[in-house]
Amino acid sequence: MGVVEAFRAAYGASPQTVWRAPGRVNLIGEHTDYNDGFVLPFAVPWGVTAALTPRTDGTIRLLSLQAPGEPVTMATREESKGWTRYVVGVLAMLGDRVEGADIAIDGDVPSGAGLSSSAALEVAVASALNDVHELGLTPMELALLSQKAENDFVGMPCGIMDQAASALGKEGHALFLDCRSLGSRNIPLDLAAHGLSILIIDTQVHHEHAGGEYAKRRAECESAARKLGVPALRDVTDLAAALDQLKGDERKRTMHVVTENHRVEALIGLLRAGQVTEIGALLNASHLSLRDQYEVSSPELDLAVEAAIRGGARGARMTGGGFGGSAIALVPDERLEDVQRSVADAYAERGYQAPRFLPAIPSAGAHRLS
Ligand code: GAF
Repeated sequence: MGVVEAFRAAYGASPQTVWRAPGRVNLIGEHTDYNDGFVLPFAVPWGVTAALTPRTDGTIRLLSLQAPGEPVTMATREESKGWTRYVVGVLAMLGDRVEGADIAIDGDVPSGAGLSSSAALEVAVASALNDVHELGLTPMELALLSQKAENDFVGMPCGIMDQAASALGKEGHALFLDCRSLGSRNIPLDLAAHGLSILIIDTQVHHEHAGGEYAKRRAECESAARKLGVPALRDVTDLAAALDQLKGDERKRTMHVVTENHRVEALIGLLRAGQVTEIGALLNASHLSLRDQYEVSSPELDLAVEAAIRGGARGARMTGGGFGGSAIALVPDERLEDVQRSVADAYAERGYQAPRFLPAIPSAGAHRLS
């Protein structure tokens, strides 16, 4: 059953609107968003569809095709648990402008792959509410309120990257975002013209402590910025001088964030010059920095990157928050099978669970389906 049929079956009428919002992978610019830095993600073909009709009685009815059973009914301002928090949080962020809704959700983001199914859910619901209530919010405003819902309702102190990629992504393009000014540009990413693909390698591993470690990294960066007397690590202009003033983990985190921002700018320069094949070296450097300076990789991610390069990838890196999830590899089309075999063999040899391979095709951001 599709989401519209499920909506009709549960609520006895057709939805007033249906919106789709995608997940994302990040090409480069990792753990830079909450440091006011630069990111370059793109929307993926998988996402969340939200069918919705407003209600005026302070109630939300919510069902998901991935959580079979009766719709959950709750008061709009009620605290909730589990996946429903993402939805309740978005409604709460809209305050008095929204009183309630009947909602049906369908998602196809591969679960646990670190491709931001949560951002897709938030942005799909926010976009549908914006539409039916004629709120006139821009895609960036929808991304910001979705981020705030996740910060305040789910307790995940994420930056703006995932929600922005979901709201503003464009087919065939990556999204360059300055996370301080929130200025953005869609950058053409025509890999096929260069005989290249981006392969997602889903380790199928997600470490429990990821949330706590994420918050810790963010706090370390904020503390380092305070010691350096700058508003955010984005503002460090003399890296050597900054490193002289810092010690231990804060020194390493600063090294990563500052050099990662440079790598985003360098990668955009290469894309502009049509030197797409050359971006591989920057992906590799990003991974090493995330592994050694930011310390958010995992043995499975490191092995995926090493084995992908051994199998013929031009470059590879972990993508997203880390501690599991996925890596991406830039692969000449004729080497796709070699790379997959190399990674699968390396995993089997190490006794790891078999990885999953997915093609990463830059896709459209949030859009109305009907
Ligand atoms: C997660 C967060 F949600 C993003 O905001 C970003 O910080 C990312 O980790 C790391 O780049 O996906």
